[in-house]
Amino acid sequence: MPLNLKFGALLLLMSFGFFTLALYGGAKLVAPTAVAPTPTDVPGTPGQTPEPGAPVTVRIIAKNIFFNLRTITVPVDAEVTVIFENQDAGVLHNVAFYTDRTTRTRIYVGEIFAGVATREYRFRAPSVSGSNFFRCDVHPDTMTGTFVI
Ligand SMILES: [Cu+2]
Repeated sequence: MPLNLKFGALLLLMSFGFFTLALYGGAKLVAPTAVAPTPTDVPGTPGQTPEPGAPVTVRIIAKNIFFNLRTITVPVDAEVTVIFENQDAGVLHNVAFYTDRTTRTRIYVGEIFAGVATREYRFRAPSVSGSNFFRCDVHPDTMTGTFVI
């Protein structure tokens, strides 16, 4: 009898452990899909599945008065580092993030500077997921994109 009891307790413990692991693993799997990252649009973060609030680095290039990205995707509340390469010699560019195309509400407006040069912008991503807007303030007609949280 005592042996049976011991075995039963062990089995209970093991199944509990497995269940906890399954739950935890499931939660970890669900979180990144909810953010819906598009890895091709977030260079510099290969293989990462960033979680809300986690730091993220985005690399964006301006060349021939165009951005190399149409979409920038970051997690909710992320500490965002934008490495912005202005490859147009003598041309002013920046990257400015707004809630929408009207640009009435700014999220972060990066410094305008002439190429060829690189600047790092740092800011915190919005705490609400959704589709926002980015552009170069100097070339608002051609240099635009979607800023997805
Ligand atoms: Cu520009």
